[in-house]
Amino acid sequence: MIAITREVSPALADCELSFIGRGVIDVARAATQHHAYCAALAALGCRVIRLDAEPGFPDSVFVEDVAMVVDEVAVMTRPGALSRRAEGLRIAEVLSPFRPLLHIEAPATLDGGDILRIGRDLYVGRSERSNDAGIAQLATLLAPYGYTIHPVAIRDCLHLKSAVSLASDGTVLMQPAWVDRAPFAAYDIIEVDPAEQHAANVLRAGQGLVMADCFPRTRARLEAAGLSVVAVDVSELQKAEGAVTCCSIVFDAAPGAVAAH
Ligand code: CIR
Repeated sequence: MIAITREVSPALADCELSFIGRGVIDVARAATQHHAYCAALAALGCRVIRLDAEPGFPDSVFVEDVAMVVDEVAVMTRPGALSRRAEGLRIAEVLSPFRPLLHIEAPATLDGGDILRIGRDLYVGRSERSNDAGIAQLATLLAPYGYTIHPVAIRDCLHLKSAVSLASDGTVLMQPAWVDRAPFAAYDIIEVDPAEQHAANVLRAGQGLVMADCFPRTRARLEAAGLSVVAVDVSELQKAEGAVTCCSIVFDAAPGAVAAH
């Protein structure tokens, strides 16, 4: 597995915020937390590619939003936030040796955080960042490879994967306040603990599941289901409305293998 990451921008405090208020972000601490996150991915067997920080792009640590990788190709998205539009240029350079690149074009917008891949099914959140044209373009680009796109309504959160993410083959972790269960009826659903409303974002990497360490009750639910969880402190990144999936693009270096996150 490859994990593309990028160091925390020194401008992180100027990040976009949509559903949470602006607090004081300790950028040095965010960088330290990000290093530990990268170490966790490496310990789970990923080859971690660490790109230099981008001072001009406050949110550029959240690499997930600018590209999504399937077995056959990578799709460069067109992020919904204007300040994030050019973040993908460097990521495209890094991805190009691994996959042919396809591109979402204006007026479409699409954030990778809105795309939940489960095998050949791609669930895509209709959010403030991802519009119907973006979802339609993704469907057109990936249909030749046998992927089916399922648009999903979300509410009160930034991205689809704020509300639901893949916990294991056949099981999703969900915040039911932010997304309906119906589109995920084919899967087992573990709900976040009601006291941990932001806990639904977990990252599959290797044999493990990475999650933020501030959600012990939801972690207990995952472990009770037999899942192995690695908890990391990402408190400063959470103040930038980030979570664990958004800080990496994880994919199989060998096309044809089944990968999902
Ligand atoms: C933004 O609003 O774009 C960033 N501050 C946070 C992006 C988080 N991305 C993600 O969860 N996929």
